[in-house]
Amino acid sequence: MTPGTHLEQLQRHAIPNRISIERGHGGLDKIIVRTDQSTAEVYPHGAHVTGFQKHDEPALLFMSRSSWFEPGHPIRGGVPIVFPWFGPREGAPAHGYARLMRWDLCETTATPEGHVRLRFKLPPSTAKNEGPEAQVHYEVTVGNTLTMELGVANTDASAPLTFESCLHTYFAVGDINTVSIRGLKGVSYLDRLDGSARKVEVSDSIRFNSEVDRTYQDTTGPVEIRDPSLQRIVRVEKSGSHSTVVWNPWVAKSRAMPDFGDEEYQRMVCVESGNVADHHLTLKPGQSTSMKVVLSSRSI
Ligand code: TA6
Repeated sequence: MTPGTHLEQLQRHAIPNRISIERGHGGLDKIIVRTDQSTAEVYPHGAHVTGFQKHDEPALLFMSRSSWFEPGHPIRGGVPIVFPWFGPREGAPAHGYARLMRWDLCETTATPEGHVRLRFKLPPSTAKNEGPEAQVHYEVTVGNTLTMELGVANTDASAPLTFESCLHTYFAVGDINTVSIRGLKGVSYLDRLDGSARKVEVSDSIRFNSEVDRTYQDTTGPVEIRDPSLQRIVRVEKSGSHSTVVWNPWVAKSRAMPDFGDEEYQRMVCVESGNVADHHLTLKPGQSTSMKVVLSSRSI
């Protein structure tokens, strides 16, 4: 199907003064959302939220200036959807295939409260070896906050569906050296930089002076990113998620990523909500589950 017809299909979902469709980076289709309090951008490529900004604040999400915007590559920044596995996998794309596929935009709604809601559906997996049939929906609601909800249903007649999922959110910060993260004290985590050794978070507020790559487990509470440089606190609330991943690539890994600027680690931190590792999920035929993340911010 030629991209033009994709664009024409998307245009059907435009809403005057709320939703417009245009060609984005790399010629990929881009959905632009405007509300009275904020703006947002979503690419059907990966159903990838690449931007969210309240009118009176700096952008909430980080986007790499070196990101690829092309089929077969994930967008670097914003909110990559990790499904159906987290992390590397031999002979398969890291973090699963969902962020590499073009999702179908099923519905757009301008709510009476002034919010805008987009609903996407992951097309059935093209590769036969992707395992049991699943239906995956993703709903993005834009207003004074950004809400994202990932729903997974096992539509296979007989096989169980086992998967990991994560909203791999990149937050924009003014200066990583002054940022701190609160809400994880006492939570056990897998330290990916130490052979996934199990450790316990001892500090009230996590600071950054080198690469950090931790998968916190058994944690369902809110996490806050305190950013004195941008004079704001970003709050990550979630439901249906038992894992929180905290990541900053720091210098060496930044230089090793071709789609990430060498110095960009200073302006971002990932706080990712999902169900990974011990918290992978298994759905029986007919069962479904959903995970919701609400991002908000306040001045300090
Ligand atoms: O969520 C942290 C992490 O798993 C890191 O280990 C790093 O690999 C990051 O994700 C980025 O992964 P990506 O496949 O998007 O380059």
